[in-house]
Amino acid sequence: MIKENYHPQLIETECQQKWDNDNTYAVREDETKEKFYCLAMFPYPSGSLHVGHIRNYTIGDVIGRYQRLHQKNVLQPMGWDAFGLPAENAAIQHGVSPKNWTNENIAIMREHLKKLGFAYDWDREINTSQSDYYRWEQWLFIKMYEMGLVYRKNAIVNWDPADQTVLANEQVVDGKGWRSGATIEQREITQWFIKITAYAEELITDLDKLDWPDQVKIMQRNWIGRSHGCNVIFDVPNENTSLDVFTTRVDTLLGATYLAISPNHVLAQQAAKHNPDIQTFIKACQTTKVAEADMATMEKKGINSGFTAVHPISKATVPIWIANYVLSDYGSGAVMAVPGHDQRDFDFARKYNLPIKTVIKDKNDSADSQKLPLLLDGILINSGDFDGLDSAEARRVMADYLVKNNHGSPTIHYRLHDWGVSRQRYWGTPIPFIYCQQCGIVPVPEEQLPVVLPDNVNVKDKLLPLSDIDSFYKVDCPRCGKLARRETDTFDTFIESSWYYARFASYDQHKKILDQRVDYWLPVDQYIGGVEHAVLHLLYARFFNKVLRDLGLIHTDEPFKRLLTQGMVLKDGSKMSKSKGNTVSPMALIEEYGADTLRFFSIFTAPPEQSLEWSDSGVEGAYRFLNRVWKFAFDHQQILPYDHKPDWSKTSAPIKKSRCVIYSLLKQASDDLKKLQLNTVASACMKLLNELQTLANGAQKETEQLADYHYLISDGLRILLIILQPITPHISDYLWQNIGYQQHYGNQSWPKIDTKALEQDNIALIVQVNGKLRSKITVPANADNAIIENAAKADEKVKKYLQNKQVVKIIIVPKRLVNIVIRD
Ligand code: ANZ
Ligand code: ZN
Repeated sequence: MIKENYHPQLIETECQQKWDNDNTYAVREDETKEKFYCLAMFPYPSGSLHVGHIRNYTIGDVIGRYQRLHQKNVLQPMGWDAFGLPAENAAIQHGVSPKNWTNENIAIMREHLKKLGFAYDWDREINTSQSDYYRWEQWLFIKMYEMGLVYRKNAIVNWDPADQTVLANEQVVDGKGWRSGATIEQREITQWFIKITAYAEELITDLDKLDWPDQVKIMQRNWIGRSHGCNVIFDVPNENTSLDVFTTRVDTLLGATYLAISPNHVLAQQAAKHNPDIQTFIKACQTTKVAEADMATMEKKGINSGFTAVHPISKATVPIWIANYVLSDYGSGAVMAVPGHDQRDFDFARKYNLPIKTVIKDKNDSADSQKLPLLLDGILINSGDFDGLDSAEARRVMADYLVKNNHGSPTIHYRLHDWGVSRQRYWGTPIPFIYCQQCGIVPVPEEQLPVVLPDNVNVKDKLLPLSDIDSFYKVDCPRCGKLARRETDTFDTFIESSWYYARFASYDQHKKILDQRVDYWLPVDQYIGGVEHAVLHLLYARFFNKVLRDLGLIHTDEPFKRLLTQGMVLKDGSKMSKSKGNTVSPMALIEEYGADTLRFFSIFTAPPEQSLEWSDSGVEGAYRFLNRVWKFAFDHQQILPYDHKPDWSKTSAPIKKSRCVIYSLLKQASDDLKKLQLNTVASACMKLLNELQTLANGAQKETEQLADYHYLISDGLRILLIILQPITPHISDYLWQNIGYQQHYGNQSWPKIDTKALEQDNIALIVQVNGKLRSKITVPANADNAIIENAAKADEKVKKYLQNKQVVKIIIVPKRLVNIVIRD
């Protein structure tokens, strides 16, 4: 028996306690059951859940619970991406240790998540800042070192002056730090790199295997940036050397009138030695970090290096310029400049009065009328023996020619760079290496792992890189035993999130990083997260998955089979943020309305991929709806569940119609769930309740078929509670149990669609005459075309239009319309 009033706080606490006590959502591998691994991107423990989290995790929970209703063995784990700068900054501000700060936040957020009733297997909770997690990351990094995938390099890096650390290219957005927003400077620092470029090709081709939003795949493809082209070698005889350039347009080779090298190129450095003007120029270039996108439009600047090269085909002498528009870290940091056919080279040649030579002719234009530069493919001119070839063919022929003459070869270049992972910060995973004067770079032996991050730090007034803690960095060399120095940089925190999805399957394995359970659970069947991770996290995780596979630890090529990128939560049209002061407190809303209301609101209000506009009235609407569900169950609990099964062939038309509506809504919700159109599942629930109300009203008026009414009310409410269950599990489970449908929580099945119920006796068809709507007719659902045609022609309104006219043909669109085509 249930009470008259809906008290979400009471029933939600009761449900959650029961789930906790019964460990309802803990799962084990079960070969007899089909698995479903549903994962929403784990949060950074900032201290409070915001509505974006709630939306993200509710979407995940709906999908997971829906699969559970289909008897899948569903894994939904949760954990904490616990390393990172905010902990350190907060620690500096509030004088607490980053560890305590983080762990306190985790405790709060765990409680919050529990209040939302997500079906997580809490046994598997991961905290990435604990050594039982990051020790395996250190282990894996050493394995990658042994595989040749890890190296140290002196490199010009992105330096974030605000956060006092190096950032990866992916973490620089429009020349600014992705977190701090500070303008990024360039610095030369020795740091650790992971060779993600070794997997560039596979990272591109395997995108085809993924059921991901196209937009995300395109972003990854562009980021990896595969270019098919040719390496061309220009001899530099006076310096007794040669210069490699990468070009995608070797067909324009005879139009190369100068070469351009980046200010960081070795030849540029060499030229600078005896030339102060060049030194000044190079310095000026190095202080301004230019985003690649701005390269095309920025002002081109350069200086003649004084060196010259020999053209590999014409043997002409071409000058070598140092230019600010040549990237040091793409291709070979040098280009053959073809001002006639490249915009950047054209602008540059104009500015410095360098020759412009046309070597490609537009197929349709004559060469002298064409506008310069001509960027498109065409027919070769002014190119000696190659004249007359079209561009595509010329690229093949000329590449062959260069190969034969040892002056080049076809190559593929990727825009993707190796991933710099050293961070000069405290709150991260220590990089497990030791520097010994005698032995060089020595990996920490496996039995000495983990390298534990020291706790006893004082963060009151300054950032605390580990290089200040001598008890940490002074160690004995594992090889020779002499005093050596431990690496004091920590990992980029994106490493922790690159493999956590796999660890969830082996969460309690303390002897290995992963065990055979990953073969049961991986890959993740459904991953849910923000589109802001399209290149960063999602690329890194795909890469790690491939490395783990090549180590024989997992046997899938990709980590995340299907991806849903949920939209943002907006308020008054703009993103919710503390700085704008337009945030809402989810916990206060739960206090007031309960978690189910919040869950229903965040599913109902917008399709998952689209942005959701926050509205207080929307929240209230969700609350009212759940109250109505409760009230309906309360009003009818005497008749629930109702077991007498009607003879549907004898029941009345209104009951039949209601039954059809109920099962149509069930079908719609089932189809929509498969497509992850969750908002329309929620609206189907609202329509279903309305139909139940209609039935209840009918039952009050008609007493004759009361048993049929009661049966259908009972059946419809059963269906409603199950469809609602993934969205609002508390009210659904509570009512389900307390009005006696079934004893246990959580073992319902998704309702079967009774196809008989969908068959209507009669259906309505629109009748058109020459495409214009003229009438509506009702025919038996199983009527054949002849019956439909006759009924349409016999309709009184239609008859008028057919008088004295010849019917040319009749078109029937099943279940929708009849169009009678007449000749006047
Ligand atoms: C000659 C040429 C002629 C080029 C022409 C283009 C058009 P994508 O497609 O993005 O890979 N390039 C090569 N290395 C560069 C560097 N380090 N910095 C700036 N630009 C560089 O671009 C390849 C093209 O970008 C190459 O082909 C080269 O210019 C330029 F009508 O070579 B091209
Ligand atoms: Zn040593």
